[in-house]
Amino acid sequence: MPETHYSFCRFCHASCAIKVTVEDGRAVSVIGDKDNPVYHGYTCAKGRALPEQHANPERLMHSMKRQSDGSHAAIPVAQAMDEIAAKVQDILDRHGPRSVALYTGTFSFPYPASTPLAAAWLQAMGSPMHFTSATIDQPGKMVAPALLGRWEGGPHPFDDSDTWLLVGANPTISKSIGIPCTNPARHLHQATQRGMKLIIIDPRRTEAARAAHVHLQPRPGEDPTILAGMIRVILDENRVDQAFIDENVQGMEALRKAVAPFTPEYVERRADVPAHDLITAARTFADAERGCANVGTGPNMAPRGNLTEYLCLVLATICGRWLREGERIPNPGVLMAPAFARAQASPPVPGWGFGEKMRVRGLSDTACGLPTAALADEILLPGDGQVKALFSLGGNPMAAWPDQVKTHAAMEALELNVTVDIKMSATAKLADYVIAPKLSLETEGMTLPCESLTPYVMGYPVPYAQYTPAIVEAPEGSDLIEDWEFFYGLGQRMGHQLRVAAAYSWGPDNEAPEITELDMVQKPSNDDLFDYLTRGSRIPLAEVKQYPRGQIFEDSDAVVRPRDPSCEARLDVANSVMVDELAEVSTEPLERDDEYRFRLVSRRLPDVHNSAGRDIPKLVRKYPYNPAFMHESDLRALEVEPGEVVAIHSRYGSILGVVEIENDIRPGVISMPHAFGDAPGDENDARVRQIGSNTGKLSSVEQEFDPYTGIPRMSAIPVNVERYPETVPS
Ligand SMILES: Nc1nc2c(c(=O)[nH]1)N[C@H]1C(S)=C(S)[C@@H](COP(=O)(O)OP(=O)(O)OC[C@H]3O[C@@H](n4cnc5c(=O)[nH]c(N)nc54)[C@H](O)[C@@H]3O)O[C@H]1N2
Ligand SMILES: Nc1nc2c(c(=O)[nH]1)N[C@H]1C(S)=C(S)[C@@H](COP(=O)(O)OP(=O)(O)OC[C@H]3O[C@@H](n4cnc5c(=O)[nH]c(N)nc54)[C@H](O)[C@@H]3O)O[C@H]1N2
Ligand code: SF4
Ligand SMILES: [Mo]
Repeated sequence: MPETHYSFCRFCHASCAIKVTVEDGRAVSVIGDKDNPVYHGYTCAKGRALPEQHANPERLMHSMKRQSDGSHAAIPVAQAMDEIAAKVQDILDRHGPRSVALYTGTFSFPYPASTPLAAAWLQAMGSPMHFTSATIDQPGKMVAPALLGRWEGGPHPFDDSDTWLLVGANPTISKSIGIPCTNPARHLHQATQRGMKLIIIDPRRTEAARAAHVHLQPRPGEDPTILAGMIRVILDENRVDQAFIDENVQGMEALRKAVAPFTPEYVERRADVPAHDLITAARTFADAERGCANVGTGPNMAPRGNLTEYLCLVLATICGRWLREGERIPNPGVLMAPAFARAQASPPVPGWGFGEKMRVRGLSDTACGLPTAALADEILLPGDGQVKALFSLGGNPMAAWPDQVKTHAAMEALELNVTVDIKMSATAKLADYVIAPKLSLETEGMTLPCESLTPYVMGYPVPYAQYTPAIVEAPEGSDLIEDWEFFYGLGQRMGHQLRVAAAYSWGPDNEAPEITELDMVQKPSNDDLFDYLTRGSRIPLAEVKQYPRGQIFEDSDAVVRPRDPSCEARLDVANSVMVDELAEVSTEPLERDDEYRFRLVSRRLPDVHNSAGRDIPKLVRKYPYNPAFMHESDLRALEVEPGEVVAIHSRYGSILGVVEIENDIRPGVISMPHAFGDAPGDENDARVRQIGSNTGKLSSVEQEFDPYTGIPRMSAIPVNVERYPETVPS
């Protein structure tokens, strides 16, 4: 008899509530839970493919060990842990704690205990080397608020705003950035119905741009220019919130000077957007009552991502787009500690330059964590502190890190390369050990990770939470563990005491999170760990568990509290480093198009999640590869037809791409998804129609990188394109 279970999807960060039909212990179908109060039944193709993902013949059912001939063979996971623990101990003894590094990627996120336990293990060994995908994603998102200072009351929410600015983000597809993740298309539709004026800055007419009041479709990489131009218009025309500025802001005069060169005419010449559209965008944003500005991955990966993020915060600040005393806090936290927001600024703090120093390019720890773009060099560069062992958790360096050729060399140079992955990813194929984990429906889950994104307008717009028990058992005959159990197992074998901290909240008044010492003899359960992680939460986890289909836990008292009379902090709209960068922008020569005629920009495909999902036939029926989407006028000029192969050359590398017409893209721009292809080499190039190619090869971590976070130019990359003369097998 089929049974129905309620759960939530963990294929992406959005955590949609689902209804799973289980037959003979296997998930056979997944649909959205129509009665859910925030998702209203929404799912995407990936969520509906969870049964296929769980039963995928490509899925690892056993951990794997690399053999001397480079092939992999199954190994019992307990034995793998014994061997790995001994090898790590040996590396530690010879090279010290800094030689062991951890990289946590996309799929460490949906499993609440994964990163805390992996980080606890690293910490117990005394290694500071924890890297995450955040510094090759949107590092400016954490760096910019450090430089500006945080408004403790939080930003205006999307759902009652009358304008919204999205800069290089496409939330209707990505379910991320700028619009709440609970079916962003629905939030957008409702907003435009009630008259929201949406402003989009994107070289592609995105799905979101179709609903826009103004769409600026610029030359990629010119966002600082455009935003400085908008700020100049708003200041010149005195459309600012002067009362807010007088009380809470510093640096106005320096800001005025810094944006002075960015006249609408200069912006038009440089970014190639009509001056009158720029002015309309500025006036639309400033004249609205409520609304915010958000930046996505595109501009964060283009040059000066910190500056773009910073200028968006400046725009919101001079227009006073922050919640004030007495206003309702849309999400005061559920599984996190309650947010005691006040109507005041927290002072700026350093964005970089503290903590562990990298041995290359003068990089250090940042507000966004250690710079992942430095990790390949940390592995390759001999000397004291060289990284000898890398543990990747739910990440895929070979697919996702910039500078793929260097990444490949680093993977091969490691003494010990371990990855926790559900499949033989491009990284797993080079790893010494691949630990095979349980998949989402086989484990308990809670929406704490999604909730933690709330301050970035990516999480929940209301105090919502869901807990799910495991819905199915791991497949019969498999030898799978949870990601966290692997790190716990290593800790046990190496004699370490692991500790986890409760999830914190954003309120400045909150006490330090409670630390729990784990029982290192009697292994805790997922539920134990979830309890430790939610200590101090506004709603006890036990109460959330009583609503297996998810619940909104309103708090009518959650309003922004008055400013503390002793508070003197102000938001700084003229951080000196940002002002200097802006001066550089205004004086540098315009990038010319004669050597590299095209700009390659990043984008996402709806049916795959970075490099995940590409092994599920149902999800790659349309595109098993990553097409190079271009405007048809460009195809005509290059004399190539859709479906033909082109060679794409940047200053640092070359890839092949299968072209596809998309007239929503600005001519002169190639829009191409990342994390496709496999290791560099002719054999994999010849499979471009089967596996696509890796745009990471077009970036160099040593050139054109952000001097603080190390992220190199991964979007708006100058490239040349030519028809590929050789035949590529279909
Ligand atoms: N050129 C270019 N590079 C980029 C980007 C870009 O736009 N352009 N985007 C960047 C961004 S935003 C990010 S976040 C990074 C992503 O960087 P990564 O996180 O390193 O890369 P992913 O491809 O997301 O890797 C996810 C891995 O997790 C595995 N996996 C899937 N499900 C599970 C699971 O349930 N458990 C475990 N343990 N593993 C699982 C997948 O098989 C895959 O190998 O890439 C960045 N790189
Ligand atoms: N379906 C699906 N969903 C995903 C993912 C996925 O792979 N597939 N990945 C997840 C991850 S890891 C992340 S971080 C989020 C990212 O979420 P988003 O940032 O919303 O991701 P994209 O859809 O790539 O949107 C980036 C936009 O930036 C534009 N762009 C590129 N370069 C520039 C530039 O220089 N200036 C401007 N103004 N725009 C530019 C692109 O045209 C594109 O529309 O999505 C997440 N969600
Ligand atoms: S949007 Fe994300 S969470 Fe929702 S069904 Fe799709 S993959 Fe799952
Ligand atoms: Mo990301």
